[in-house]
Formats: sequence, C-alpha cells, structure tokens
Amino acid sequence: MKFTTTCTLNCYDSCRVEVTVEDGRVVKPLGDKNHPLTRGFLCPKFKKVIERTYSPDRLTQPLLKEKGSFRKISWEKAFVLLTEKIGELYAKGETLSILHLYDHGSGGYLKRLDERFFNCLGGVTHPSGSLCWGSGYEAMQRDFGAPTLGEYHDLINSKAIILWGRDPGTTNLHLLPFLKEAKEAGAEIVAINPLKIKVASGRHISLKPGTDGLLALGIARLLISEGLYDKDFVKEKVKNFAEFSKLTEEVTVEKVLKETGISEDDLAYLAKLFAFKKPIAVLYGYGLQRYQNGGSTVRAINALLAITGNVGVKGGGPHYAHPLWKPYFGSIVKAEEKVRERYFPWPVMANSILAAEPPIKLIFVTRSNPLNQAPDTKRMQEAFYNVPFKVTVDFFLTDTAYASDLIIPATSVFEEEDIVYSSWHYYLSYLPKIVETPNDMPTEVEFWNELAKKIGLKNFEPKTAREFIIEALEPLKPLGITFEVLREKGYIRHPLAPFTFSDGKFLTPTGKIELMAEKGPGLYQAYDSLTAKKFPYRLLTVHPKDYLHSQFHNLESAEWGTKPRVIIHPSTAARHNLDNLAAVWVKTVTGEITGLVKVSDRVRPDTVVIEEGSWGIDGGGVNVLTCQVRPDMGDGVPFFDVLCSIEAVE
Ligand SMILES: Nc1nc2c(c(=O)[nH]1)N[C@H]1C(S)=C(S)[C@@H](COP(=O)(O)OP(=O)(O)OC[C@H]3O[C@@H](n4cnc5c(=O)[nH]c(N)nc54)[C@H](O)[C@@H]3O)O[C@H]1N2
Ligand SMILES: Nc1nc2c(c(=O)[nH]1)N[C@H]1C(S)=C(S)[C@@H](COP(=O)(O)OP(=O)(O)OC[C@H]3O[C@@H](n4cnc5c(=O)[nH]c(N)nc54)[C@H](O)[C@@H]3O)O[C@H]1N2
Ligand code: SF4
Ligand SMILES: [Mo]
Repeated sequence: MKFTTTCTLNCYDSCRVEVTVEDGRVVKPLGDKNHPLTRGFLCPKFKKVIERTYSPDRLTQPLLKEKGSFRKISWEKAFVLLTEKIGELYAKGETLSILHLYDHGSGGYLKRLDERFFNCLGGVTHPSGSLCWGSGYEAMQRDFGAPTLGEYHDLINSKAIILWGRDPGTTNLHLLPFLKEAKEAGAEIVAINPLKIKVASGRHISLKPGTDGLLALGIARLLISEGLYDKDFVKEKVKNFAEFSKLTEEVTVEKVLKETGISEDDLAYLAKLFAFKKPIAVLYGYGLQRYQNGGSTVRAINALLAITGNVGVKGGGPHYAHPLWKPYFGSIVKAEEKVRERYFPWPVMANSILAAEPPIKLIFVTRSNPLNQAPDTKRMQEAFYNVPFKVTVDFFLTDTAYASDLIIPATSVFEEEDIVYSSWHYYLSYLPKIVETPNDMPTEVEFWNELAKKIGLKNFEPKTAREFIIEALEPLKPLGITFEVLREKGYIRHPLAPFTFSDGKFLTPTGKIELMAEKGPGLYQAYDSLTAKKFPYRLLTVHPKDYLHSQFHNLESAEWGTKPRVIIHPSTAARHNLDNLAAVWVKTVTGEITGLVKVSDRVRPDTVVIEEGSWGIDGGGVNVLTCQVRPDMGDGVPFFDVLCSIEAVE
C-alpha cells in the first residue's frame, strides 16, 4: 500500500514523500514528482528516518535512571512518577521551577502539544531567542517589520543570485535545480563564504568570518559616494538613509580590504554587481548571523538591497523566512492559560539555569538535544546535574537523554497523523498515520493527553490527533483551508504567498524600510591578543551534510561514526605535521575535544571547520568548544565567535 507524507526534519525543504508499506513496514521512499519544490527527489536523510524508526536501539518503553544506570519501567510507573513530580509543583503554584526546553527536532505541529501542556499547568520557564535564526530574524523585523522570503521559482527572473553564507549543496539540496535553471537563463551566481562551497556557482568570494556586515557597508559606501544607488526607491520607501549613509563613511576601501581579507578585484566586482545588475536576490544563510554582530550583519545586507531598490521586485530581494502561517497557528499551545512565565535566553541557557531564582527543580526536554546543540556543553552538563529531576522525550539515549532521569520514547513521523507548515517555503502539508507504534507504546499525543488527565489539567481536554488537527486548522477556514481540503490535496500553498513586500508597504512603524542608523556591525569579537596568540584559528562548526544536527549519528548507516572531522587547510596540516585521519585535539577557552583530521583547500588557512552533531557520549560534541555570549539582537547564538588551537594527539 502506498502513502504520501511529509518530511518533518528541521530542513528548508519539507519534502513530500511517497512511501510503500510492505509487511507492516515503511519502505521505498520516493520524492513526490508533482510537488513544485520536491520535484521527485529526496536527500539521503529520509532513508535514515526510516532506519531510525526500525532501529533495534529505538526506545519503546520508558527508562528510569537509578544509581547511575537505566532500567526499563512500565508506562504506568512513568506516569505515576511524572504525576508526583510535576503535580507537586503544580499544587504549590511553583511551576516556574519547571524548565521546558524544546526546539525543532520535529516540525510536526502536534508535537507542540508539549507547550499546551505546560501552559495549561499555569506557565513554566521557557527558552527565548533561538539556537537557529534569532539574530537575523530580529534584524528582518527591525528593517522590514517582518522577515521576508522570495520564491525559488522567481529566481529565474534574477540577474544575480548571491548565496550569502548559505551552502545549499550541504543544507538545502532542493534549491540546486533552481540555481541551475537561473544560471542557464543568464543569472550570475556568487557565493560569499569563508568556506568554498560546491554549487553551480560562478564566483566564490572568501572573507574572514564575521566580517560580512563590514563588507556590505563598504559596498554601500562606494555606491553612495558615486551616486550609484536607487534614488527614487530610497526617497519613497526608505527611512534613515542619511543616518545610514553617515554610518558608512568610516568604512573605507582600505578598511574593508584589511578586515575582510577579500581582494580589491572581488570588492570592485561586488560594487559593480550592485550598481549595474538588477534584480539581485540574496539567499541568506544562517551561518552568517551566528556571531555577536549577527543581527547588525543582516541589517547591513538588508540595507544594501534596500538602497539598490532590490526589495519587493520580481527576481530580487531577500530570502530569509516568511511569517505568513504564524498568525493562523498557535491556538494549539493555549498561550492564554499561562498565568506566569519566565524566559531564559538560549545563548546563555546553562548559566541561567545555574543562577535561577527561584531555582529550577525539573527540566523537561522535548524535540531537542540541548546537551549536544546548545553552547558550552560542560556548563550545560553542570546545570543539568544540579537539577534534581530531568525528563527527555526522544528515540534514543542521546547526550541529553543520557543526562536525564526519565526517558519517554518518541513517536516516529509514520506513526501519528499530523500537519506541518514551513517558514522556508509556502506550503502547508499533511501527514497520514501510516503504521502503528511498536510495542503498543502510546503516541506523543496520547502521552500528553494521559499526563494532563492524571495531573487533572482541566483546560487540557484529551483529543485524538485528528481532533487536534481540526482544531488547529479552524483559524484557516477563512482562507478556504479545512482538514478535508488539506487531506485531499496533501499540501496547500498559502493563498497570500509570496510575502515579499511587492506592494511597497512595509510593516515597520513608519511603513518604510527602516535602515540601521546608529551602530554598525563593526568587527567580530575583539579578542585580546593573549587569547588570539594561544588560539590562532577561527572555529566554524557548520551543519553536517549527511545528518540533521545530532540526529542519525548512532545508526548503523553512519559513515564516519561519531568522531568529528576536523577540516583544515593544507598549510595548517603542514604546519602541525598532520595527515588525513590523524587524531587531533581542538581546544578553545571553553573546552577541548578530539577529532580526526581531514585536509581540504575548501577551508581558509586561518580557519578550522568541524561539522556539528557528533555525539558527546563518544567524546565528540562540538559545543564543548563554544561559548555562552549574547549577540547584538534577537538572542540567536554566536556559535561561530570562537577561536581555537589544534595539536596532534600524542
Ligand atoms: N544536511 C543538513 N541540512 C540542514 C541542516 C543540517 O543539520 N543538516 N540544518 C538545517 C537548519 S536547522 C538550518 S538553520 C539550515 C542552515 O543552513 P546554512 O545557513 O546553509 O548552514 P549553516 O551551517 O547554518 O551555516 C554555515 C554556512 O555559513 C558559512 N559561514 C560561516 N561563517 C560565515 C561568515 O562569517 N560569513 C559568511 N558569508 N558565511 C559564513 C559556513 O561556511 C557555512 O557554509 O540548514 C538546514 N538544513
Ligand atoms: N556548534 C553549533 N551548534 C549549533 C548549530 C551550529 O551551526 N553550530 N546550529 C544550531 C541550529 S541552526 C539549530 S536549529 C539547533 C538544533 O538543535 P536541536 O533541535 O536540539 O538539534 P537536533 O540534534 O536535531 O535534536 C533534535 C532532537 O529531537 C529528537 N526528535 C526528532 N523528532 C522527534 C519527535 O518527533 N519527537 C521528539 N520528542 N523528539 C524528536 C531527535 O531525535 C533529536 O535528539 O542547533 C544549533 N546548534
Ligand atoms: S531532510 Fe530536507 S531534503 Fe531531506 S528529505 Fe527531509 S525535507 Fe527533504
Ligand atoms: Mo536551524
């Protein structure tokens, strides 16, 4: 029997997938040929989603840690324990002592019933900001009033496409055919990235990490001083042009060349591109804003697009994310039930837990692996061990599950009906229930229903997945979207898409694009000379091609196991006398890990690159190396603002 479903991994593409069920098991995944973005192919990670579902290591029964080791317990016992621990804090009105840590491990909308549960409890402590896109998102809001997203299909109208810190060959495969088509239609494709990326690109411009904002301001300065900007667009649609122009004055060509490390030729090329080519589309990557100056960097690039009239035009504009579905969703979380709330920013989560007053007594982790993915793992471990009771819902003994006291098994994407909407494209999609859960275990929806019932949460009325979906889709009725329509069609494009400000009306207080006026992105962190001497390389911990963050590293198919690959330039390898596969220490002010060398001229001589996600249990979690520091805006995490040293393992 065949079914069509949707990939819920945290990925740009949210592919539509056809699967077959044979002998009660999901097999033969194929990309939907008719879907406008999936276009008939999938990335290899979807096979791993199936492999994970049937992995012999998958948890199907709760585990309880006792005297340092885990043992299986019955679901009944798990509910008794949870009811006792949570119920006690609930009864005393002390729910702020509960920290609910969650991220985007699954895009399934019903996975957000965890938030409903904790809101109905009266409100708990939550993360604020984002491990992912926080700083750039806030930058978009300040400039345009909301983030905006061009469409892949529109790239065919572009004269130039800039992959600014985005690496689609690694993180966004379904963009590639559109780039190829745009290139064939005459678009120039430019990658601005410290790392050489594999795309159908023309020019690759390598710059020192964290200096993109300065580069954008430098280009803007050249355009303004030569009068080569779009004066009509600026007059009509841009606020703060004079202030912005003043801000660029100190960004001389000499300064740009020195600080970014790009060649004079590259700078002239970019200035000419912005002066004479139109429309230009910029596809922002998120690596670009994983710095302390990350928000200002995105604002500087936004400004460059604005003064050249490249916003709201066909074939041009920023591609960051769109907010169109957001106002229609959210009812599932029942935010109105919160009578108290407290927020800890993601970039300083570990320190916030350790300093919490009232203290955290219980951590509940869902759809996330913070002991691998949040910054400063050692401090995070310390924070976890200081909290008396930790619960994690997941498939395996991940780093976070391992540090928890109770583990609740998660439900696979094939085992529960659901819906998923994307902020990275414009489709809302449906997921049927395809197979039953193994070992008769309850689904996550059933788990929350049962827990709410046991604790006596009056406002969390138990429902089936179908009923929750119908409730969630209620606000979409005016758009003609109902459960029946969605199930029938499988996916629906947002009727108001795309969200690109083509009407020239921005959502800022003035209705114009509000350019940055006070403080530029400056340079990346000014490390003191002592630190820089001890740790001579920049460290970029980028996303892994074959994995989704920390997911799938434990499966049999894992090609290179759990040891991180430390990618270094041939000159760095020669300096340290290191060959491919040599074992190395990587050290930063925060911590140290070991990995295996991979020599590649894709990496700059001043930079070391490690793909994030390998598991700490096996000695590899890269966030042992990253720091807790808040960025200029939006509480994204400056993961890439860190220096490192390397040395051979003796
Ligand atoms: N295979 C796979 N795909 C994924 C993911 C995954 O884990 N695996 N994760 C998904 C998620 S959650 C996200 S947020 C997206 C992220 O997608 P991307 O933005 O493409 O990837 P990142 O790893 O966040 O960003 C790293 C890129 O930014 C570049 N970079 C680093 N510093 C700078 C800088 O200072 N300037 C410039 N110009 N470039 C810089 C790096 O060299 C690298 O190419 O990918 C999604 N897709
Ligand atoms: N050093 C460094 N760190 C980074 C980044 C970086 O570039 N460098 N990138 C950051 C970014 S962009 C992001 S988005 C975050 C991601 O941070 P996380 O979301 O914490 O990352 P994942 O490793 O994908 O962990 C998700 C967990 O959810 C589980 N999961 C998957 N599906 C389900 C489900 O249906 N139910 C439940 N209960 N659990 C499920 C998975 O098994 C996995 O353990 O990491 C950030 N961390
Ligand atoms: S991970 Fe991304 S590219 Fe791969 S199947 Fe899922 S949505 Fe598609
Ligand atoms: Mo992300």
